Amino acid sequence: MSKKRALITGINGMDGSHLADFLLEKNYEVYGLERRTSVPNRCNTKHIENKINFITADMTDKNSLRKALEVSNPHEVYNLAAQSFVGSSWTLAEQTTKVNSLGTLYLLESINDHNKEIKFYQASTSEMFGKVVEKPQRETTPFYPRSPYAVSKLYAHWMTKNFRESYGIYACNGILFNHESERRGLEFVTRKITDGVSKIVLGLEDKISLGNLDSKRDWGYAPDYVEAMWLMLQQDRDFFMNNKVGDFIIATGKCYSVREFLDYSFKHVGIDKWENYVVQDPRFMRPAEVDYLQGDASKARAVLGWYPKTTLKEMIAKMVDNDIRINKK
Ligand code: NAP
Ligand code: G4F
Repeated sequence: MSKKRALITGINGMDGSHLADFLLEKNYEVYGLERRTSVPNRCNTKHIENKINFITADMTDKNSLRKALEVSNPHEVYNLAAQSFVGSSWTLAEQTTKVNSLGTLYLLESINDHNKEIKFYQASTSEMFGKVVEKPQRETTPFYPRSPYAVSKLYAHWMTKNFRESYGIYACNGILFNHESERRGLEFVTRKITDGVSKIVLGLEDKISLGNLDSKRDWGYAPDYVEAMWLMLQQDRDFFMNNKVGDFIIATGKCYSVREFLDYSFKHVGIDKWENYVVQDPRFMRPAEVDYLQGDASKARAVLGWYPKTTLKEMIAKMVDNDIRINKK
């Protein structure tokens, strides 16, 4: 039997690289869409570089997306590319919208033209719940986006739903809550903390500068979450379309503050009083904050059989140990 083909946008990002690992294990032929950069940016995919068919394209260039579909002729498309950093989305509002909103529209239109049988996964986000109106958040919870990033993702979310309802495309939104890993970008709070802790324990730095320590997140482990993306596209087409299964929340159901994340990270290296090493810096405060995210993934458990496998403390241990290894060099 010929291999299944998957096209992943954002292949070199955290999720893109974990999903590529996962699909290669499942014997997929993996095509990875990457944008042109002056210096190659394949840190996260270096270990599988020769197993991925890289395609240079850009989410803001519709013609390049159309060609990427022609080259890969995929059974499944995972749209993970995004300007994904909430903090920068106020200064880069237009670019965030072009990549996250219009980019998703271009991809959906290209799929509709190329082959309506393609199954499509959209990386939706818990950020869309923003100023939450219900705790925990479910698939039925109304949205209240609080950043240009969240607004841009809401557009893509509804466009995905609209292509499902208008054109009968198997298009599914995974509303994923925060998930992290050793491959997380250094500007996100979790990796900023684990990298900072590793530098403090190695004697390279003495402080971590952070913004709001009171916000709470439902943090999971990215390798667990990419399995959920795949599961969303493995349902029977008729069942998915006719039963109106819809979209899925992916979360741990547990909620911790940035302070608690600091506490666990410092305790992992034997430091009890993290307060001695953390300063608050107004530069890292946001114009509008998302205070509390906690997801209810019971639908994913019931329909997909998915549940998170890694605890927060286990994930923190992996991230801190990995950063100590990297920063020792
Ligand atoms: P990430 O590490 O920032 O990866 C995003 C990827 O998108 C990068 O590879 C980036 O390329 C690529 N990209 C950005 N602009 C592009 C453009 N114009 N054309 C083509 N590619 C472009 O993000 P992530 O954490 O893996 O997240 C994956 C997706 O899930 C994103 O859509 C994010 O918004 C969404 N999401 C993430 C979480 C989370 O907690 N991680 C939760 C919910 C939803 P470069 O490598 O060249 O920068
Ligand atoms: O790590 P963060 O930047 O992640 P945020 O904003 O929750 O967004 C991430 O998760 C979303 C899913 O909910 C994704 F859609 C999105 O793409 C991204 O992956 O910030 C987490 C919290 C915020 O409340 C922030 O204000 O940590 C707070 N924080 C406090 N000090 C900080 C800092 N965040 C960052 N990045 N840097 C700080 O110094």
